[in-house]
Amino acid sequence: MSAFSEVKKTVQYEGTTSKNPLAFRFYNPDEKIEGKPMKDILRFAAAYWHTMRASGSDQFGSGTMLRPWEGKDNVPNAQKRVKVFFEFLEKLQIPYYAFHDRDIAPEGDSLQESNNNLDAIVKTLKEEQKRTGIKLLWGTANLFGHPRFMHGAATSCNADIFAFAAAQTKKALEITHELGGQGYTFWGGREGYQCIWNTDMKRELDHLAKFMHMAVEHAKKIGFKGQFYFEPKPKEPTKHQYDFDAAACINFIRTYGLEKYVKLNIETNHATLASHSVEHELDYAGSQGFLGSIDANTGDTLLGWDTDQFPTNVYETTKIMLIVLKYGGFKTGGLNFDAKVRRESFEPIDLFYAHIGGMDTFALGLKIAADIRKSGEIAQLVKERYNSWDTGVGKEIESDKHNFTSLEKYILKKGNPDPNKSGRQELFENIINRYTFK
Ligand code: XUL
Ligand code: CO
Repeated sequence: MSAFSEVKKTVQYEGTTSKNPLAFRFYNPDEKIEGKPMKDILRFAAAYWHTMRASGSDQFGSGTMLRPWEGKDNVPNAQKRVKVFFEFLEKLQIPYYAFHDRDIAPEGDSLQESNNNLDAIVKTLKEEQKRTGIKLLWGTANLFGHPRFMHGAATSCNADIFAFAAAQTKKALEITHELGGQGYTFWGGREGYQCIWNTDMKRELDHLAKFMHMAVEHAKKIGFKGQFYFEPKPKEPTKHQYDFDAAACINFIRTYGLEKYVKLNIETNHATLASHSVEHELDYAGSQGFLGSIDANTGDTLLGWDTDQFPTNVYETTKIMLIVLKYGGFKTGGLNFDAKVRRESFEPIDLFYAHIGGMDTFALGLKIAADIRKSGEIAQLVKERYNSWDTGVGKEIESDKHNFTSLEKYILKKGNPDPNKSGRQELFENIINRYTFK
């Protein structure tokens, strides 16, 4: 019997008048936006760890989820679970997925046993990918869950743990390659610290860089051409995560000569934990040439931790899609729903409502963003705001025709500058509302 028998057929686009909770109102996969089918711009992915494995447990209580595909933590059941996942992806028309090694296959008593388990599951994943045409957006290794990683993985004080993490990543990279993965993500899990007294930060950062260069070298060796990503997060599980935000990651990447190989996977809830917004993180990464992929979710403004909720805020998705389009769209990346249903939403059908909501919120954000870009109204106002740089001294500075001395001469002659132009923030906000609420 199907795990989702309530969902009789593939979820379809029914348009804005539809009241069917199992239909899309905005996500119309083949509809062209800026000349490209929506599905190829948005590149939705589902996260194996949340969708299939999240149990609903928290610090105060055990799991709540009804998940007919759980049960025994063994290879045959893990293979069955893969089939359930692909039924889910197919019914939602989700073209990509992402996984950690330990979500898809049970960890064995030894690394060898874990690797053998992975091989068995990869076989099933490969068959399902072939049957459905669904692809792997990225793979990753879980280097944070097991007690051995209590001090970190690549930044552990224990060299044997570094070695274990290297071997585990080697395998995760190989299976990602075997599955045709378009990318490979490094989220720094426990790469950070709790206490400066017991920590040699410089040594830990050097080790992390060594680890990354080994990953790059191994990718070359096996012919993996997918994109590497760093996923910034400021805190959780450690107090100070080394990959705090986009700026900290880019600094690390450049300092250690990794800029040719690593881009960023920006997660909305991680951005807000860093006291930024996702649009700030995306624009910063994009402006520096590091925008790779997005973990699409959202946090709760009243809670200070990573709640990993599904996106429902159209303003936010509009801003995200404006920035993605501004930097030319995704190449290898996509919108991966690194999001989980609430503990109280314990039935399998809730996974459908959650993903449908997230997909529609992004599809609507994309449509609004494309409208805003098409009229050029906002772009024109921004251009006007900076027009002192298009002629005269501004143009001369931009073309390297000045220094401090020549500018001193210029401004002494000119006298006190006037404030030039109002920022017109409120007008900008009203215009955005005009495009959002029609
Ligand atoms: C953790 C997180 C991870 C990464 C992959 O907060 O976002 O699931 O996306 O390891
Ligand atoms: Co994530």
